[in-house]
Amino acid sequence: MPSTTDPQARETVTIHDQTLERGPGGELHQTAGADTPALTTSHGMPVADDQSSLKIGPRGPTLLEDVHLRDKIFHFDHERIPERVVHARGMGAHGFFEAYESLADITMADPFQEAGRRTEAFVRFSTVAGNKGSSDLARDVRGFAVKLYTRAGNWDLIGNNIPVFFIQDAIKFPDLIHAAKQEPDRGFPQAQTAHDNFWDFISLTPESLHMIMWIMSDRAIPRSFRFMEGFGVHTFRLVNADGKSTFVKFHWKPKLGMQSVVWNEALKISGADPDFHRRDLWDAIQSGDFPEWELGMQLFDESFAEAFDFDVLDATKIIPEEVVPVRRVGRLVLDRVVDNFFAETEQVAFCTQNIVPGIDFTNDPLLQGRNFSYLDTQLKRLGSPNFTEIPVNRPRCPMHNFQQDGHMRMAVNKGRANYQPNSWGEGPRETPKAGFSSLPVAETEPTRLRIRPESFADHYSQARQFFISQTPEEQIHMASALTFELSKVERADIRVRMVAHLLNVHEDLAERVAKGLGLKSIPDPAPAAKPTRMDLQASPALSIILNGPGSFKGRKLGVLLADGADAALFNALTRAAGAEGAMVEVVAPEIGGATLDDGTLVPAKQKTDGGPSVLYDAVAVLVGADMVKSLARDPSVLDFIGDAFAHRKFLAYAPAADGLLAAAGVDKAKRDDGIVALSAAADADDFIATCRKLRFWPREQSIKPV
Ligand code: HDE
Repeated sequence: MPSTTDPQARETVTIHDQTLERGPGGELHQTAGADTPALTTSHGMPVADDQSSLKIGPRGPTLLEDVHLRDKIFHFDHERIPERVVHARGMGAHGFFEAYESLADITMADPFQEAGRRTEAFVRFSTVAGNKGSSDLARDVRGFAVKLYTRAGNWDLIGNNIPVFFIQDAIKFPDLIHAAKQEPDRGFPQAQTAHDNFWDFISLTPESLHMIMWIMSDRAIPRSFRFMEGFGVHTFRLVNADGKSTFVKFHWKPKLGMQSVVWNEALKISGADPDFHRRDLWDAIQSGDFPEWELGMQLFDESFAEAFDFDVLDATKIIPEEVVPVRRVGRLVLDRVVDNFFAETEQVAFCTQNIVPGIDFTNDPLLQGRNFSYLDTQLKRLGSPNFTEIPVNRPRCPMHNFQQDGHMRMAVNKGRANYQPNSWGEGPRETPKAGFSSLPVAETEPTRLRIRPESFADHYSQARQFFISQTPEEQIHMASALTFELSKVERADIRVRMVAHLLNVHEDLAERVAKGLGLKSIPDPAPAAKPTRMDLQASPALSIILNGPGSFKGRKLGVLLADGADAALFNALTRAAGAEGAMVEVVAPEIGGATLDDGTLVPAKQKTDGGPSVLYDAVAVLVGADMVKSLARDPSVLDFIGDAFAHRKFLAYAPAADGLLAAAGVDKAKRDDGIVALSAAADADDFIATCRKLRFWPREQSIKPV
């Protein structure tokens, strides 16, 4: 050992492939070399020793004089900023938007001026209710916030994966969010709405019933961000160069189609991989499989708005795609992960008021309130009005104004004039033609009122329409979700109140939920603000199952592999999956991998107890016959197979795994058409083709909803 009083005394040690220096206390030092920069304090002073603080003697008190220690801990102490009050948990990525056609006849907005024009983009997906560290698979709305760095400024289209909202007026937002988040006295439950306060508020807020249908559907448990739709929710305006306005509702359509998980799977994914959605987006982009969405627009005019059954300013209503078709006008591609999560994903500041010439607001009272909230919240979160200068927020087009100073100002304004008009010939000037000017809109009712319009009063017709637009399997999922959530509600009167509302939506749904809750009698329907519910036609566009991928591309096959597995089958499966554009992940009893019957060692990505089948879209079980006995004693292996079956997944198996399936409860009698025996390598292609369907839904009829 070197001397204990000479701080510079170090000896060289090699640990496998790393050569380091060891100091007197056994601590390891890494010294800067030709390829590695020198470590410095935040003020740039090079640091000689980053392993020990400055003391009086080797075991004495630490000195306040240690500027490096103080600099390091001071910065660390201030690393956290307030998390977003909603949508705290999220994942961002960079990309671009590309227009398919010129929409110059409809809007002046820069991204739509010519076919092929590309606009840089940053997107952040999120959950709403959970805190920053909560699970990705919470039953929740997903945020879908898009920042387009246009040549006329940043346009933030901050949407959700659900086209309607819980409330109609911004003044109710704090109540909604208070009720949804953890209860204030106890600080739980986290990231879920299955508790009294949420359902109490909902049962007293009938305008939320349409949204409730959506969040109790599979939309609230998406398979990944890549498989979900996005919506601007509000009606906006597009304005062309002649000042003509067209109403628009924005849609994002995933190129991969839609896909969700089942609830029991969501619960288990939350334990197995709380970062499931983050990881999925990261892995897809890093592997070059760039996720894509098409931007769709529903365009309509004043006369349509007047004739439509519902008020287009009411954010609890949709316009069915079958009534106003969605015109696909361009594509959004995410092709680059962030370099630094905090600097980009955390510090990105979306503001609904960020629009560009060619786009304008409507009087939707939710949107009007949002236009205050987003700017205000960034100041709290990021601490200074200069948040617009953070790289991820900075416009890519030139930006000039006379704003100045404030905390953390980055821009160094030049010149004498910091106001205008001025006589110095300095500084930016107005651009009357190209600049943004609000569309002159004549208000029809100029009386100042604090009131909810009567045209917002129908709370149930579209809720029913959503329910009848789902496939029978999806309807089962909705009834189960409502039963699950309401079963967590302690007060019986709240449960009854909810059933009373559901009776106004659909009797069948209400009865299923009442039965699931064990209600002894069906209550009277809740008194409706608008007594006559319209029996609207089903809208097939609202179902996920009817709009599924049609391909296994972008999805993942989990192969449970053990020693002695048939190499020909394994190779055929990986080839067939690769040809389809799908990923294959190997799960084996040991992370070192499994040796196939031809002697090849295949490394594993997951060990069986770390890679449950809930992480995969479909699974295959390839094991050597000699392994069956020991694997049948491993609960994680039995769960892998049993869960895949229970979650209606397609499952392929090699003949040698027959006994293992039986041990997992999938005996011969239970093997439906979704369970495929791979008797020859040629069967692999058929199996992958079968997986194009989302799940083997007929199994839904034979086993209990999950
Ligand atoms: Fe938000 N919302 N919101 N919201 N919202 C925020 O802004 C708010 C609403 C949405 O990834 C906050 O920067 C009010 C509808 C997304 O950074 C805050 C009302 C829709 C995100 C806020 C709504 C959304 C937010 C919190 C009712 C779908 C995440 C942090 C009037 C169209 C953006 C922040 C990101 C974030 C307020 C309703 C979507 C507090 C007052 C409707 C995707 O400003």
